[in-house]
Amino acid sequence: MSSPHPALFPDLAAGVERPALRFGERGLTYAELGAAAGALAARLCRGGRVAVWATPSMETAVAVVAALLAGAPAVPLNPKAGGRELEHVVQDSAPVAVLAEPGARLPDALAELDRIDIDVRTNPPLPAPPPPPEPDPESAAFVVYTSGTTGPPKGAVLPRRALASTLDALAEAWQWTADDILVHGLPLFHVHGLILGVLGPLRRGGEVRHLGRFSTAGVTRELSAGATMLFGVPTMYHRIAEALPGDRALAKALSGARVLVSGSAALPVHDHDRITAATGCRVIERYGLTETLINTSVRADAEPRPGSVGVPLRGVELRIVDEAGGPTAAPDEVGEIQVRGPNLFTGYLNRPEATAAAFTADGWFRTGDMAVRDPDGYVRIVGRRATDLIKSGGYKIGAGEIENALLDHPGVREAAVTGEPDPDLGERVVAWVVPYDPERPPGAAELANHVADRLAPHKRPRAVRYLTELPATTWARSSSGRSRRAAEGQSARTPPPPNPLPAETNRGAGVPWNR
Ligand code: MCA
Ligand code: AMP
Repeated sequence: MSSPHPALFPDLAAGVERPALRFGERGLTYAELGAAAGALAARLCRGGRVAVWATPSMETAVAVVAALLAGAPAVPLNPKAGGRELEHVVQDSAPVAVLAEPGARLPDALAELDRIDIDVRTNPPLPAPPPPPEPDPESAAFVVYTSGTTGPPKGAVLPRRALASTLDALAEAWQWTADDILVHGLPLFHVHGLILGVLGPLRRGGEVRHLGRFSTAGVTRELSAGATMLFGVPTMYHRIAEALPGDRALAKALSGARVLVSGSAALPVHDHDRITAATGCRVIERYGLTETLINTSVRADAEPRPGSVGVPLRGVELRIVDEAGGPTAAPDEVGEIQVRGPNLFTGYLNRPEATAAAFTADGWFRTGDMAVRDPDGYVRIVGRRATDLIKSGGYKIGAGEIENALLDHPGVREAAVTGEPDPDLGERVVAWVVPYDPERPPGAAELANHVADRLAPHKRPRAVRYLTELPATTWARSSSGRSRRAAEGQSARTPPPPNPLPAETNRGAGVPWNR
């Protein structure tokens, strides 16, 4: 059927016989992907949201492409998410079904949903049904849940045109073509790994090889076997920088790459420098948010600029404003980044007030990121306005969410959560806890598991510090009588003044800590 809108994935529509996806031993060409995703798309309804059990697998990539073909907005679910978080996402997004790998055990929170197994068989090949007409570019492609300063995560509704514009602008900035082979080991339930890391190569007609799980050995293997690009969060590049002195194969593999890209958090200049010294290659940083996709990048053909996230991408308007909302006067004056452009989301699902608050009256999105601009226009991020947000391993985590989960523990009288610098994760989650019984406080491992089971493992506290009370100057009591963060805008990085009981980190408390 002909469509008035251009295809999001032209090579898929054309049934091209080139490699598209590789997960370990399993690979699909564009023709095979078109057939598998097309067959699944035929079972989905345009406009009806579908949850995707987003394991780092071929099935997830096929399910997402199927949902996009069908025009069914996809809601990627973190397969490690805990019960409370999944219940919230399912209740809020009300999907008509969940798409999952055959045999995957789904948690109780998804029990009420219709389940559709994702069939990626290529032998015998699935018949390729005619593709449905391309959906309207303004229609929703995804609802991606992202943590905020308060309350549970909000669903950012991402339209198809935002995907197309961000991926095309990145292609222009990085000279990204169908000849590129991207390797990464990012999770597939966030913008970085899924939209940039899977849909990016598919839009170009190139290939993505997913590692299943990040490792320097996997990076070495794939870059030595023809991959040209690497995407990662700073924690991954930090681990690469740490490994390089003793790993000549890794250094050789990286030195052959065309583009190394870091994003989702700031990559320390020290790690930039170590990687460049060992490989001769520089890492390019780009800057984005779930709500805006990607706003700026250092271009692949520009001079290296460690510590900068580069210049606005094509089509993106960016300004830096002072407290009063006016433009900052001097180039080195710190202000908030605000952006406008076709890359932006359309709003938070079911949250009109939050959506309205996120934009200025004239349509600029308030990123909450504080930055300065070099005289030649390069942007340097120097911090965040809402310091109740923690970035750990590239994951955004709201301190309030964790405090609420901790307060559910019977042994916790009061709780506050902060982010502390961490050489590997960028920031680590630290819980400050006033136990009901100071003689027998709940252990750090118990509290970490308590949070991991309800929310997600990456939100668990990495250290627990015990106090006899939360300092009144920094923390306040909520109406429930248990402690809550006093007000937004307080520094989550400023630990409460000391009045501590003995501290316990989860490094020594039996919680897995693999570094
Ligand atoms: C440990 N584990 C636990 C517990 N403790 N599981 C349950 N309960 C516990 N108490 C498990 C973990 O689940 C994990 O399991 C293993 O122990 C190690 O966990 P961890 O130390 O947390 O981390 P890691 O596996 O070493 O991960 C580091 C990482 C990861 C690979 C860098 O943080 C990561 O993938 N980050 C990417 C985040 C990202 O994509 N952000 C993009 C959003 P197992 O071994 O089974 O896994 S930002 C975005 O999209 C915007 C637009 C942007 O700009 O990009
Ligand atoms: P998320 O909502 O998980 O997409 O996280 C978005 C946030 O990640 C932004 O608001 C920034 O604070 C941060 N971020 C993303 N990329 C970078 C980068 N290259 N440098 C510094 N911070 C970044």
